[in-house]
Amino acid sequence: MSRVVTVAAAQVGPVERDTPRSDVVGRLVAMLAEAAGRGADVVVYPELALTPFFPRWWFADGDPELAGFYDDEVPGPSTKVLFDEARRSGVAVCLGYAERDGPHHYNTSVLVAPDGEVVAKYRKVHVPGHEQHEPWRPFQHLERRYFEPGDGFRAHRALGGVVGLAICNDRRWPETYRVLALQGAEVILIGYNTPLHYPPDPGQDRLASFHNNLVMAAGAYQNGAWVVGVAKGGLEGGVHSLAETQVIAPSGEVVAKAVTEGDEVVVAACDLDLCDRYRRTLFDFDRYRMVEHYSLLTSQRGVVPPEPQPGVGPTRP
Ligand code: ING
Repeated sequence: MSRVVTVAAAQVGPVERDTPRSDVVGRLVAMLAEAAGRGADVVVYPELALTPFFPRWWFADGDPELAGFYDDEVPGPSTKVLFDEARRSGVAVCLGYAERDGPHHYNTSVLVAPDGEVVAKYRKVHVPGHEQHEPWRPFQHLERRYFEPGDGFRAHRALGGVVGLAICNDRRWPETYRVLALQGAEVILIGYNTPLHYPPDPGQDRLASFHNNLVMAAGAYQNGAWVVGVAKGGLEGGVHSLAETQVIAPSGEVVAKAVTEGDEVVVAACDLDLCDRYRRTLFDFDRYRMVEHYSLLTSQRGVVPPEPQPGVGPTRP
């Protein structure tokens, strides 16, 4: 019997600084209702889905507006309407939000079962950007000021298979997919906020769409897993962010993709048994992954060959 999970990738359009949280949740509920109507087992929302991508702005420590972006618990008071609808519809929810845990702050994603049980909670490991205000930038990327990194990637039994969570910049690092796949993850759910302009190297701007698909398709194919990338897209807070929400099969093929930059539900039937077509052949880790023959420990940089000494010819291999 095939294990098909119907996934709804719920792309969210711009959330402005003055958008009431209740309005945002209302939009998420509407997308959940649409997804349920289209047979979804799970609805996946983007990174920081409840708020604008506030790391684009500088806030002084203790600024009440900054504090207001964080939630102490999800499911919780500000998301009750959403999880009530999820319970009514019998749909699981994957939601990205800014988490406050006492004195700590994380960029977090949770997977919540229809009955409201938190099945998985993940705190973003690869926290990009910078820690101090950098006025040269047209907009900030202060995630490293506003969030601490999480403590790793874990796969969870859920949705009739094995599920992994990751967030935005994590998708650019091959380790993300491999660490989850080594734990058996068959579907990896990733929300993102990706500005189309990258101030440290504007030459990359023209490749934003290409790089977005490249990293997720490679991660899917090289690890025999489904990858679901869900955007907060469009012109938000004056910054144009990539949309292009997409569902990618273990083959690396895009099976469903958003065609707008706004709120849009993209649905795909993900047959988890397709993972074995790759995990039991090309990417049979136990048989073909030659860890004992890799000269470097996976967690360390390699020893860079010494600079050639002047006057000393290249050593013959
Ligand atoms: N955003 C971006 C991402 O990794 C970024 C950071 C932007 C990287 C543009 C490269 C280019 O998609 C988050 N939130 O990680």
